[in-house]
Amino acid sequence: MSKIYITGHKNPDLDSICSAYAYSVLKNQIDKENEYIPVRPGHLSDSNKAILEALSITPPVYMRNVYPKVSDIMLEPTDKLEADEPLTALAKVYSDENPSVVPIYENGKFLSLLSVDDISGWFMNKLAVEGRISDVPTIRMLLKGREDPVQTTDLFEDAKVAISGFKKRGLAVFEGEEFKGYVTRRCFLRAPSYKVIMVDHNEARQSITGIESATVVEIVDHHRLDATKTTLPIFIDTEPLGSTCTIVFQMYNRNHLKPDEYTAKVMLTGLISDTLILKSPTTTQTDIETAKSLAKLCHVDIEEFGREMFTHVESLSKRDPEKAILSDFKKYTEKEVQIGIGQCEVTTLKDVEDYKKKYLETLEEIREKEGLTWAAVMITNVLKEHSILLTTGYKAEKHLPYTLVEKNVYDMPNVMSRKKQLLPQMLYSLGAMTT
Ligand SMILES: [Mn+2]
Repeated sequence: MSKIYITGHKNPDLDSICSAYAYSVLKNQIDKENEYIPVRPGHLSDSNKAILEALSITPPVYMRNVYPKVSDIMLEPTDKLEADEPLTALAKVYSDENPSVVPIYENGKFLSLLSVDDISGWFMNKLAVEGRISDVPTIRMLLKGREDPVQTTDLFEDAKVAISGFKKRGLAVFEGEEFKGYVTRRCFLRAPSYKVIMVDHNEARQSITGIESATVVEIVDHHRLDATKTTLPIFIDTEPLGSTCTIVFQMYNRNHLKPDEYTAKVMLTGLISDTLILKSPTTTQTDIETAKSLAKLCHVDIEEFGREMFTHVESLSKRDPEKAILSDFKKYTEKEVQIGIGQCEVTTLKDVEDYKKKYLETLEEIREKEGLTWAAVMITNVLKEHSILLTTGYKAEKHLPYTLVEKNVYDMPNVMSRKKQLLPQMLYSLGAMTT
């Protein structure tokens, strides 16, 4: 059974988290040959953490990267040979398995690795000095000093360098203080590759660290396609729907399966979050129908569920402006102009006055740090289909079709979507500026 990791994009949002989980449940049902493990490649924002907590949803475990590690190639010890046993005890292990190294214990605790070189070295030395071997030595007599062990979490490439630097044929592997096994030179002949399914994204640069060394086996997504390269043909399902969770639910349908109550709730969370309670212009009829089916399965009212969910979104006046803006910040390049747009979801715009100044200052700092020409953040009231735009100020701004409230602040009634509404307008105003 091989392990296949399902991951959303970095800076995971709820659709990423929820679709990875829901898809793993489905895959584990329809494919018993493999084990599907949902993971998240980054940390959740405080708001998303609060939403999941309130809904009693456990997010997938954090996974730092998908680079191969020592634990993936480690050999587990089979025989427990004690240092004070005579060499004859070792002879049997050698005739059976012919290992290049054997772990040696002292009172049940790992002591050192013994290699074939240690054994032949001892005999040769004895013969050279004394001309004969009088009696059978104990294992201890043959042991050389212990090399520094490697850790289970060490990267394959690092451990490969380490082992080639030692004269020994093998290195002990520890997990913290505990002896776990050992690696020999042969373990490093070929790097293992993690199998990964990308959900809610398809671009390598948005993916989990180390994706370039992994084998992507599937992609399930609803974004523009700039897909990662693969060596083999793979299954890809991208559809222009409001959320990846919606696509996953279509897959349940195609397989004539029904998600359980918990999984239905998880999918509804991703769907409601990405479509801003089905109000975002990215919402399709399929999303609406899917939401209805899921709501039925987990016995909730969509509108109530959505409102309740978004009440856990912290007010921007309480959040750290930099974290809030960067938690969902996307960069684009158009006509060599680099722009960046953040989006923050809120449930009221009445308090914008309280934090506007701080956010405008932080936005300017971010613009400078990221080397952007123009930066903006849209603050979206998900309950009212209304956004406010804060920008760093750029000459293209005069072409934006929004009402200027004061310097660098625009009112955007009925605007909710960055990718479908704001971004095209910003790109258009850049174009208008140069012509
Ligand atoms: Mn999504």
